[in-house]
Amino acid sequence: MALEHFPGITQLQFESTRAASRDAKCRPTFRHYNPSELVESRSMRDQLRFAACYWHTMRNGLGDPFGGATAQTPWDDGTDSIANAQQRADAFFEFLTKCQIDRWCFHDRDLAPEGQSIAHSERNLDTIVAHVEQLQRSSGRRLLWGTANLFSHPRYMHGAATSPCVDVFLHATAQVRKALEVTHTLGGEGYVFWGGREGYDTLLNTDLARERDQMARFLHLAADHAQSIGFRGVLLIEPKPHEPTTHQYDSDSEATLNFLREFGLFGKFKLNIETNHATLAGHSMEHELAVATAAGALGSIDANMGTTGLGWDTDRFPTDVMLTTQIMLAVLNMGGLTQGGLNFDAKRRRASFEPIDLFYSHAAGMDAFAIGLKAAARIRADGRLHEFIRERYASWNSPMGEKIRSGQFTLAQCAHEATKLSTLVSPSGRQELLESIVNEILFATER
Ligand code: XLS
Ligand code: NI
Ligand code: NI
Repeated sequence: MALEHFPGITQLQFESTRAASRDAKCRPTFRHYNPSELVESRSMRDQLRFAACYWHTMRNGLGDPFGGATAQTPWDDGTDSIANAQQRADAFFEFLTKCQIDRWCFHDRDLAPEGQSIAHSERNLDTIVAHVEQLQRSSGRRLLWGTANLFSHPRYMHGAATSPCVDVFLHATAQVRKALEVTHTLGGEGYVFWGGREGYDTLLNTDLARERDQMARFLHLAADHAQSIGFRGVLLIEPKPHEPTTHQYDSDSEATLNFLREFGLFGKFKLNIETNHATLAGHSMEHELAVATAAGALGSIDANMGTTGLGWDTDRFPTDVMLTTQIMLAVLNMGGLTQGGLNFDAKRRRASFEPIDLFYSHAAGMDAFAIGLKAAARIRADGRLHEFIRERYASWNSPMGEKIRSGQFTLAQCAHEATKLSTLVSPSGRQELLESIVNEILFATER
């Protein structure tokens, strides 16, 4: 029997609150997430496709700009040795299994230490990937997506693909080539590009047009390579407006879709939308999801949330049930997640430093999404919101509306039609009614 890294914690199960004893109420368990329960004819497990991320779960000591690490990690000796990296992976897969999380995500440098040369780094990664392949097999866990860390090493201080130094661009291609290949080896369902430093700190030293061209070239090269190695997973771009940059080129869904279209990349990439990035951009998550789904480009979700009033990517666990309801409504309305998933790109607060807090925090997020999924399904079954939107645009289905939509009228013809109108019908938007319907459904007392 392999060493247990989370002794005393047994696999989390769904237990309803009513049945639970007082003791059981303090154990990490699921109160709402019931993996096998069907919602809209699919199990919650299939609808939610949860993933945990390696970086926050295993590599984040919970330090902040004002103080160091607090997280207790008894499985980690703090060294950059291969043996330590393997043991960390063991602990992670034990965590995934005990927390009933089926999928995971990683950056190349989370898994294995950077070496003295590209070849050395690649050897390190290969060693850990071979180990992780076995862990995946024995635990039945799957890789949601992989990525390359192109932002931590000092060489990337000016960006990676958008660096003013061509050598840095080359280095980044080597890292992405390898990260794509190991993602493929591990059966990854996707591969993410988050351009951490692909933006500028100041325009005083920046040729913005050139940098955007470089980024597009880089993405074309990566997409071509993915295809050449037979990688069938989805390629994803994760928008974020800033932090660490002053401005990041793929700042939000609209900007990213525009970028993809401008450079002939649309259709090759989808979007990985993160809540805290949406709010940093001054949008709601709902907005970002609506924009992505309208373009048929929602690929996956980084599930977290920010802290109201704090202008950082605080990556809190998503426990706000109104947020999870809005997310799941967007997801169900687009036909559900078939690829992609809900990746907890989230970290515990610095004071939640015990290993058991990893379970409490993920379970809190999973339960919030279970509540959101069920509420979204009720909103859809209720039908009032859907019906209201349908009605609101009904005039466009009239013969006149059809003619305009299909381009049969010129502007002058439209203007002429306007002169014939006697009354103009424009009904109320009823926003407050609709908001109260959502509350009514969300917080309905049990019937
Ligand atoms: C950082 C990003 C990052 C990506 C993966 O803000 O969210 O964690 O998800 O590189
Ligand atoms: Ni993210
Ligand atoms: Ni983020």
